Amino acid sequence: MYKDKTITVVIPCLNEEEAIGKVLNDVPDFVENVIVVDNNSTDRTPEIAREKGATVIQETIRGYGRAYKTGFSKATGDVIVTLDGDHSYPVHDLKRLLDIFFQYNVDFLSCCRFPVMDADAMSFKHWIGNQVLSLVMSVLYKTPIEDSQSGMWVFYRNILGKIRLRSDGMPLSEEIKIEAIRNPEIRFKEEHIKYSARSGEIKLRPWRDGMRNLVFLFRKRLFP
Ligand SMILES: Nc1nc2c(ncn2[C@@H]2O[C@H](COP(=O)(O)OP(=O)(O)O)[C@@H](O)[C@H]2O)c(=O)[nH]1
Ligand SMILES: [Mg+2]
Repeated sequence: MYKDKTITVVIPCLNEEEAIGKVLNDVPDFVENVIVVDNNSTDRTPEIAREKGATVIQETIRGYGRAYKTGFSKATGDVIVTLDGDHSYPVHDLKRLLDIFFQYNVDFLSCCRFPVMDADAMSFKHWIGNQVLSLVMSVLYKTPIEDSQSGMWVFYRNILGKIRLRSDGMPLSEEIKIEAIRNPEIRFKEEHIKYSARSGEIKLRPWRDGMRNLVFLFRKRLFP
């Protein structure tokens, strides 16, 4: 419980045995429950997550977006916090982020990874891809957004009843922000965080996922 609100952390994980333990160690004590959504990892991700006290859900259909939608359906907290299982997002900084979330009285806080302080956290190629996607999203949806691809969000669970999430894949990270930005009932804000180098192997395939995310932005704009 934090400021009278219960908090659920949801983490999609695919073969993150190197990092998931570190992530779960950093989750502050005021968080009620942590849901790890696994997609049949072939390593020890689910065992480690369980040992560290997380609730592990097995989703049989692959995909980042699908994992999140399943995790959200099991979340019970007033506030949901998301992040990767690769120890790149600062879950230890959650108290500050929640303070900003409550202070600004927003419904959706998206954590912006830019400017990237740690030179190892993001390759130049990834940086360019992120900048292009954020610029395209800003223009298409007429709202300045610095980090359209960030995977760390803080939001009231009740907004899930006001938005529609269709993507089962990586585009979910931009889709949830678009849905929040476009909904007049949802107050949206971005806040800077410190992003770090991930542990373990990256699951994102830069060219394929970058192109898919770009096409998704246009498709959702044309056929909302
Ligand atoms: N359950 C599940 N998790 C996934 C899948 N693909 C990626 N993830 C997780 O989603 C998070 C983001 O993936 P990551 O490789 O870090 O991509 P990036 O942060 O966008 O570079 C990580 O915690 C991954 O383990 C998937 O198909 N299923
Ligand atoms: Mg990551």
